[in-house]
Amino acid sequence: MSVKIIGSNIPNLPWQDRPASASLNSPIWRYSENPIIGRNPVKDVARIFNSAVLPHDGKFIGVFRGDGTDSVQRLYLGESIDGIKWDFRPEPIQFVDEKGEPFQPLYSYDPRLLHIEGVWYVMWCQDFFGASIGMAKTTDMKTFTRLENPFIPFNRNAVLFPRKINGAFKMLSRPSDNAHTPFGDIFISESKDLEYWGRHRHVMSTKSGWEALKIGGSAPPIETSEGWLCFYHGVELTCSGYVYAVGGAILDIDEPSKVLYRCKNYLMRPETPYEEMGMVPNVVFPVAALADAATGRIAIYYGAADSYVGLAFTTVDETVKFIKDNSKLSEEDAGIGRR
Ligand code: BMA
Repeated sequence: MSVKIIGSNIPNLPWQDRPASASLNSPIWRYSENPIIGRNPVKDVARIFNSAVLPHDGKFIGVFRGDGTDSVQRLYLGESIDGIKWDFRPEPIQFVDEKGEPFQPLYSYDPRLLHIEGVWYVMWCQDFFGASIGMAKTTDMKTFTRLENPFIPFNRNAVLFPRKINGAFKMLSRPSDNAHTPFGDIFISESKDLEYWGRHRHVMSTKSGWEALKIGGSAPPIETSEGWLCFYHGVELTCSGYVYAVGGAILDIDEPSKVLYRCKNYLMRPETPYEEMGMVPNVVFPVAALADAATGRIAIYYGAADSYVGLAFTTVDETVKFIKDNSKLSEEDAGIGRR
């Protein structure tokens, strides 16, 4: 089997070969030097986690969630030569509105970062009289202009697709509540101009076990010859609280509301001390998956225990095979009866 990644080459993608000790139950393995970002990485920032990165000019850039020592969540820019050691700007990103006036969100968390047709887009969770989706664009990584609110509250986990599909931007999102949402399915919406969103469709609902409570989009989908490869997160409620795992699905290239394969097993779940212990124990929360078209290698950046950033690896062949071999679609996944 040889699945093709349809995208750019990233010759300096962070990488380690799969070690002999890697789990038999997963196509993903962790970087041996995890976590790559530890506590107190910036003055007044206690923890950086759930953060988004992209290759840029032979190096890497990222938008990082930094939870301050005042407990406010803000977004910080970071740069890296190797995608592993990061230098952060000391001040949070300063957003402006479309007139260029300062327009700072009250709080910001869980950013995603995309580069589409020469423009970077950041989307994150912010306050709009309740948790909702924030969006901004930049062409120079200096001026970040906020866009209209795509949705009314409550909504989280917005993930744009990395290119327009049939002439329209597509975005996954997860309608929510204003707290630690004990429910949630993934939906998709489209827009021609990033201002007016519509044609909302259901993508996936919760299932049982590790994804029984809620699911949400995580890393931006990767275009492959088999469809859009999606790493999403699934949550189970246990006696000691929520447990966040990584799931995998493949969506139709032209109609991504259609689920082609969905893995019944999780791809990754908290197993290491830095994932099981921290501010919020038992969380792995991916927000970026960089894919090298030349080699099929994928590097996943994930938040660990709401305290650290971890790095994990897989190949497109291994993950697509694992998802297909373990796929179990319900009638709802297949879009029967409801759109
Ligand atoms: C979710 C989000 C994530 C966080 C997770 C676990 O609701 O807020 O930022 O990692 O909870 O606390």
